Amino acid sequence: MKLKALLLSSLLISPLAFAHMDIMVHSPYARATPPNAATSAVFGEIKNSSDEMRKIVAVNVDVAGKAELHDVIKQGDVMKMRHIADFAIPAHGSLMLKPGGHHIMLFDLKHALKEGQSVNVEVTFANGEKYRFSAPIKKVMAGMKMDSNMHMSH
Ligand SMILES: [Cu+2]
Repeated sequence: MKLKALLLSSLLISPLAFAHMDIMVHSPYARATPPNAATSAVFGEIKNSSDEMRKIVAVNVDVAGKAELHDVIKQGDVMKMRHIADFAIPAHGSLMLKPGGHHIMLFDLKHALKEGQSVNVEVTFANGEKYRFSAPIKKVMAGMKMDSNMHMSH
């Protein structure tokens, strides 16, 4: 059984990505959406156990027509999210993706994100390497009032 799973995953993951286990994503999750919502986001902690700072420069998510790297800045009293060119993960450090901070933004959702399902994320590093992970869909509770402000910036 284990061998079969390994064979399957090697079909899904390129050999290049397979060789780079210095990147790990801890507790990833995607925000559940109501029906007909067009946007959502993916969060989690990206850990880099290598000696070099790593940069994520692009992201693809299977359920989204478009995915972007976003962070959140404060403009006056308003929190605004914006598209940024890369996510830097320090050597022997991590980058936390969380509501109100860095996140992977999903646009043009192909269907509603339902709790209990998951989305597949592929990130591309500055050196061309790719890393894939699966993010379970979860309901993100409360405190998301600023979300409506943030979404206005799009
Ligand atoms: Cu965003």
